[in-house]
Amino acid sequence: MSTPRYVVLSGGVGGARFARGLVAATEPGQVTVIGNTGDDFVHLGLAISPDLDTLMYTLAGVVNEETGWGRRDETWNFLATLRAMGGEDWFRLGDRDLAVHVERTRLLATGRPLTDVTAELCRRLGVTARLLPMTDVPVRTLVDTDEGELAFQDYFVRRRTEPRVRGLRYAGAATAPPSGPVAAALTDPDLAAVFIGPSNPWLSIAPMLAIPSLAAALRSVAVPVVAVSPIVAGKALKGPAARIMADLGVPVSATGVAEYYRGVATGLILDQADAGLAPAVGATGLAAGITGTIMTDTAAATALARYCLGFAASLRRR
Ligand code: FO1
Repeated sequence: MSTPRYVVLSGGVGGARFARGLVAATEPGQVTVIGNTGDDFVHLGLAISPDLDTLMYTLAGVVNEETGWGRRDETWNFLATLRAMGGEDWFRLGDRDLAVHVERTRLLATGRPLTDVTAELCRRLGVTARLLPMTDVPVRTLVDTDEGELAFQDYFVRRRTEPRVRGLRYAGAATAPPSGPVAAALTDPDLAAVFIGPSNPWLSIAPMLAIPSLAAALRSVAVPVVAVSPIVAGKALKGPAARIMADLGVPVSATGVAEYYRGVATGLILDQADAGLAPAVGATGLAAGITGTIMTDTAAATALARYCLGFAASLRRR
């Protein structure tokens, strides 16, 4: 029998922790992670891919567990020196992290696509799971706010999510050509399930769904697509998900997430705290699974991944 394969769609912290759990719960070679690049930007002349790096560092075991992004055992000499010189210091680049941006920028300048460069960086950091950017062309998440349209990192980091969000757009997504490796992962005959990590649907998953070839591939997979709710008891575990949902007038609950994923996902995993929402989620047409979704450590993430694997298998048998 062939080895089942799994695809994870992921933004930063929550999705990365889920991916780490799924890698721990499976055998080498079974997991392909597709990472959001809508948050990518050029800063200080460097190509920065925050979600790919959060995934890479988390899978390599070198992430800063407190922030969820950046590297552990980081030093800040570069940033302190830049600040002392009056440079732009609102986006905190640590010394170790900086080396990765410099190397990514150099490799991209040789003409290699982001998919190859990401694979190369992963290889050098010892990441065994396959990590694919959602596309090789720039897609940029732009946030329409009461202060005008802001680039994602301007809204998220520089303005600390303070402006009120009126809408979002994903510039470049509609014309982004299909990525060969992403298409291959989603049409793999051994694909057994697709998981959507507990990432912010609007900020991290929507940029992927805005790429026509990726959305079409996802909608035509013949296997379960199981999302993990990033909203637990009306709160986002990390980041501004709940705030953005409220600003956009979407119910801040797992039910709001289920509504959003209708037509894409076949199942939604709810935290035990939201067990009472299972009937409402079921009414959206998604099968509801209930378990602990708070990934305090790798053991908790692995337990969540095991539950998701079992839940997906039960949907396949239906
Ligand atoms: N997030 C912050 O809130 N403040 C920062 O200074 C910051 C720096 C940073 C540097 C490298 C990196 O890969 C990520 C970084 N992030 C920072 C996180 C990141 O911008 C966001 O978490 C993601 O874009 C959202 O998924």
